[in-house]
Amino acid sequence: MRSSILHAAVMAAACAAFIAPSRVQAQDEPPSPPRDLGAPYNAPAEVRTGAGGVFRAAITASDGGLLGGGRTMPTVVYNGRINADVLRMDPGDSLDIVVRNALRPDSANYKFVSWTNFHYHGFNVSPMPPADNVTFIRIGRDSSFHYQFRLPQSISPGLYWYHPHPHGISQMQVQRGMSGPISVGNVLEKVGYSSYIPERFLMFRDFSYVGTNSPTASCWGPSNVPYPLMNGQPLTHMTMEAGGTQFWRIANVGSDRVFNLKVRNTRGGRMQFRVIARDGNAVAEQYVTDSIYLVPGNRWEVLVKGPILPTDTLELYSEAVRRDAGCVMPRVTFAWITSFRFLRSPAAPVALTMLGSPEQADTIRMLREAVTVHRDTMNFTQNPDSFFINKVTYNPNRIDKTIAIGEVQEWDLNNDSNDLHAFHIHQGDFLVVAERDSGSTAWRPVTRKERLDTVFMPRGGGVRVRFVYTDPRLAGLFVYHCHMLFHEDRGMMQNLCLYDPDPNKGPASAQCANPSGGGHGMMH
Ligand SMILES: [Cu+2]
Repeated sequence: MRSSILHAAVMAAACAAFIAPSRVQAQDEPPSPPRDLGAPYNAPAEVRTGAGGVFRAAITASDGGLLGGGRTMPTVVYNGRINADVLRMDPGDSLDIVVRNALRPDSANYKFVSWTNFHYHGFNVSPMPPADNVTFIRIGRDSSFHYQFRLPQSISPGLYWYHPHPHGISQMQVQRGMSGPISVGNVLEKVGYSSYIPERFLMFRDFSYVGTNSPTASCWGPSNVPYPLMNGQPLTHMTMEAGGTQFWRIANVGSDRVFNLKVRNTRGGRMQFRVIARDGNAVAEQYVTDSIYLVPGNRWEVLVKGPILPTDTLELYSEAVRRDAGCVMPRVTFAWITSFRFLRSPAAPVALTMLGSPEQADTIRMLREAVTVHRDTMNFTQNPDSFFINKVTYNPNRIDKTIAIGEVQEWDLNNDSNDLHAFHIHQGDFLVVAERDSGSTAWRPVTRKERLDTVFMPRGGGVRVRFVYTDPRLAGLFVYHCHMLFHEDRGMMQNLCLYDPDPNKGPASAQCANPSGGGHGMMH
């Protein structure tokens, strides 16, 4: 009932607010506020943990209707909404989630809906069915899969997200709407805030009028107008209490596009973001930035302070991001923010601390100080049709890398191409310990205050990461890949076998085999 009304309202708002010439600008010139500041902030609906710590959800993937001002494109969505539900759960919960594939092929959505599956991006849980598996589980049309697993008590509170991961067709499913946020526990409490702070989910996605099934190939050309959305809307009018604080939970839940988010006051000056968590990891120590760089998959959780003057207007926008020599993802305005003042006495100011998560600080210190590290190099390259890691495209039947629980890994991730890439690894997080600038051969050590699960790889440069899997329950087969899904679908992914060295657990090959007994991609 509520879903269809909400959905209709979202679509109507999306169409009404789309003003192409003023939203997407060729140059980086700041626009002045338009008369119509956009549709009201669109809070996602929520599914919450039930009695006894059991989180139950029924999630159906289906057609979501048409979206877009003037020109329209079909969407595919979860539970009827392109502004997908927040799954709000707690560490230690038992998850009981039924995902159903009710997608329908038609001439407009090509051939990308024949099967699907469901990935819990960022979760440190088992990669084997019936948990967070994307290689053995295929949910065919009119079928469903019952995911059952427990969130570890030790999982970091923070923002995660869900999306399908069907190799070869994942880009189109995600870009057309199938993705949404997962909130675990209370990350503000983890870094020292005890009072309530108003929360906003800001879910960014790319969405384009695609004639070719290839948004990146035509580089946002005339046949392929980009239509980026925040919470399913092209333009949003947000409000903040003058001098008040909000907790923004930001994610790039799209398929291919990079955003560089900033907030400016139209009177002058930039908003500072106080960083609480990234990629579902509380920071070891809070810090401040004025720029939020989001590759597909990244999450940032930040505290923002509203303008002091009730007359101020702020603009939330993404700067233009250069993709390669001939291609720029243009500047885009996502929201206008105006402030209000309560008639009653203003809310008690939030005491901003500089605390962080002691557990994350310990993990980061352990990774930095590790003496025995297992090194490897992953080279990301491409040609117009295929995308490679170490010169090969993805083969579901080949295990590319085998590592043991407890081994500290150090991987050099080299972007030997003239395009952007975004490294993502499943079931865990890594620490960036060094970077290599575009065109340079020298690694520059860096000190980071957080771990990530997805990282931007600069053109012609590289990123050196360290990570360790310590929980034997994570053993099994999973993947690492480029999270620009056009690249992943065309080969930029590999299989990783993580095995438990305990001799009672059997050989690695057995620990990473398909539990249904079939080959890869056989479980329905
Ligand atoms: Cu890539």
